[in-house]
Amino acid sequence: MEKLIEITQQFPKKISRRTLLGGAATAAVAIVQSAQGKTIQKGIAENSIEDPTKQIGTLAGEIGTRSPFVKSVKKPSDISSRSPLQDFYGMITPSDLHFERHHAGVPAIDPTKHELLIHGMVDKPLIFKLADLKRFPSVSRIAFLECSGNFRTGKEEMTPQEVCGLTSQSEWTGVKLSTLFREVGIQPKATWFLAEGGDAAVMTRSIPLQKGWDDAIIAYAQNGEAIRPEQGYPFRLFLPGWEGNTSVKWLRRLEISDAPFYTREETSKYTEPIKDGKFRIFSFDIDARSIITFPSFPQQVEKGWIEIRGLAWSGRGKVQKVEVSTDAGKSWHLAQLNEPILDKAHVHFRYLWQWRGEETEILSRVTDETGYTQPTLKQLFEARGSEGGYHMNPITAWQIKKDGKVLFKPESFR
Ligand SMILES: Nc1nc2c(c(=O)[nH]1)N[C@H]1C(S)=C(S)[C@@H](COP(=O)(O)O)O[C@H]1N2
Ligand SMILES: [Mo]
Repeated sequence: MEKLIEITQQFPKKISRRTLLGGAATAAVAIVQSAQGKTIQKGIAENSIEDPTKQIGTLAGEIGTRSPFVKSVKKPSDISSRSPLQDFYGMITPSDLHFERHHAGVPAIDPTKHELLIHGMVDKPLIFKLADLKRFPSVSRIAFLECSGNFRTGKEEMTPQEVCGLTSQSEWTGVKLSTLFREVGIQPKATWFLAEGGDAAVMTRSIPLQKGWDDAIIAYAQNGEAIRPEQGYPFRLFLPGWEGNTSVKWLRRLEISDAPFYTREETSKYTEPIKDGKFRIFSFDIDARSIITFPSFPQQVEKGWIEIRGLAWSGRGKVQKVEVSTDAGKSWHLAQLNEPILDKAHVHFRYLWQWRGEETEILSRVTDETGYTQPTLKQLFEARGSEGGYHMNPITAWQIKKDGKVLFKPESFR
């Protein structure tokens, strides 16, 4: 009650005593409710129809909540849940909307018990706990993480989240793997390492040693807070620009070696068909990709000026340019890129377009700093000799119908 009086005293003098009492009563209800997150949200929604200047709002709480008017959620299936790309502003994915992909669920790990062992071709095998990792110099980096199986098609009623919601972007904080490599002393003949997770899948991947020296991070934080259980608490391997599967979560072991291990994840899975019945293995880089997130299904547009918006990224470096077509791929125009344009990071692009009510298709294509341009689905099928598979990054089209309805174009062959 003490806090409440403090706040009511800040009201302008002209408010009558009666209004003050009414306000105090409503706020008091809010305090009682504040113990349960959901009730409090309902309270805010109800209060908002009244004049918010005439009653005290909900008091400060322990943890922030999203506005009850915002309905942004992940789209879960049994094995993954997808980020709502169409809802994103700026470049960071809120941690609770980061996509999830786990092969055997999210383990409940006590950080005081969890250990990371680094052994194999090293001078001094060592075990690190979370507290040990935090004693080393820390680094932070904003970069995307994308699952190489991030492609869905098949019907017109699909949102960006459904088409390619297995990509998200965070600021990752942790210790450089190269720092730990120096600590254990990598032997000169070593060329690969195995990364193993401490989940029920005990997921393992072989990684070329060079990536460990280049830019690999053992990440224990995400967007300024401890990494979430879904993302690998207490820490994960994070390999910028590489297929999500290699960023092993709940990391518990790194074995340094002079050859790859050919684990299940790199033989029976995570390989793609190329022509003549051959498959490519160890396809680590995420190829450049873009997608228009506005307008997209299930939105409806009106005639006039529309700012087309979307996301573009490349696992090989910076986005160099994004082009947008509003006439089904006949002509292309440069889109604006929103700063900052970071290495191996999602970039927001936008393009102002005047829609006059004609039926058309809108598309985007990205070129990265290596000169690589996002291919069409047809080009991908020609190169791979088969439909689907991993590392599908085709140009994506949205159909604009005469009435302004926006639909996904499943066969964006252009
Ligand atoms: N230990 C472990 N690490 C894992 C996985 C897993 O199932 N177990 N899934 C991988 C896959 S396939 C992807 S795409 C990314 C997903 O990371 P996220 O759930 O943080 O988005 O984690 C990878 N690391
Ligand atoms: Mo994945």
